[in-house]
Amino acid sequence: MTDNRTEFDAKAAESGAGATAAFAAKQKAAIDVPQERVSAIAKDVLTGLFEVINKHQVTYAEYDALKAWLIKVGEDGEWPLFLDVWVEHEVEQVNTAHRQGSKGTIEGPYYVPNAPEQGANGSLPMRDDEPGQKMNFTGQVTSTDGSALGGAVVELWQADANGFYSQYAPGLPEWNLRGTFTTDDQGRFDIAGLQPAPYQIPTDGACGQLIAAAGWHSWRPAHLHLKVSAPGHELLTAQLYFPGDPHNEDDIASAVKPELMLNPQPQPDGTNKVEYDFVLDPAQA
Ligand code: MBD
Ligand code: FE
Repeated sequence: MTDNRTEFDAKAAESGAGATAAFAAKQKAAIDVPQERVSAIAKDVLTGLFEVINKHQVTYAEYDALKAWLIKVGEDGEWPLFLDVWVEHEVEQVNTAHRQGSKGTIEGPYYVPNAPEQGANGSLPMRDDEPGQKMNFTGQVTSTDGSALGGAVVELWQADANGFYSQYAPGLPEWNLRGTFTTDDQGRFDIAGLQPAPYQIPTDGACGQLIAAAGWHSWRPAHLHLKVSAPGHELLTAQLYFPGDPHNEDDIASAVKPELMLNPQPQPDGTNKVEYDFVLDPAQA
């Protein structure tokens, strides 16, 4: 079958199905949570729900609307999107509170491992006519003791100017705007990339239905996604943002932190330059 569709033909249920399949593949090995912990957490989740039902005197019609919506979340494959937009930020906070090094934030639903390696001074894979502002991104990866981490791996992924992630919308090259960079012996990297645009989560699926029904908005500020890793150190999952973005203050995914701001400097050649250093925590014993 030939597929002449473009990214503008993207459907929430198609990107949802892709994100669900990618998560299922990653999660193949069952995780064994101790019975007492399953019981304690499940009981507290239900107790929280009962409080909400009582507080708001939830009707049967509302209960049935919820039931229909939850079924649709599954049908649209939007559990990864729903959980990462509205829940992951709290899990991220709990699990990184001990860190001394760089702040991180949520991963979101569209990471793909093993993007093509570009070296320490490389280009983010993109189309010849990729729309958007060219941006050079340099920085250094160190450990919390200040030592440079040569051979650290910086994985970068982002949506294109139209708000689509490769592998989750039709018509895009497989690794478009996804790259892996490995730092030089000073821990440095220098990436010829692209400045991202504000991003709207898919609106034509179950998550969009919730947003419309509640009168919320569906925007995230422009962001780069990153994973930074080095042997003997904790994996840093982060996003970087841009000052002045209208959605820095009301990100639908609650994932903006003041420590994660870039500061683009226009260059004579028309590119913008940004610098950002990453400090990794040594792995806990
Ligand atoms: C995204 O691009 C994203 O970064 C998050 C957190 C949720 C949905 C889409
Ligand atoms: Fe994103």
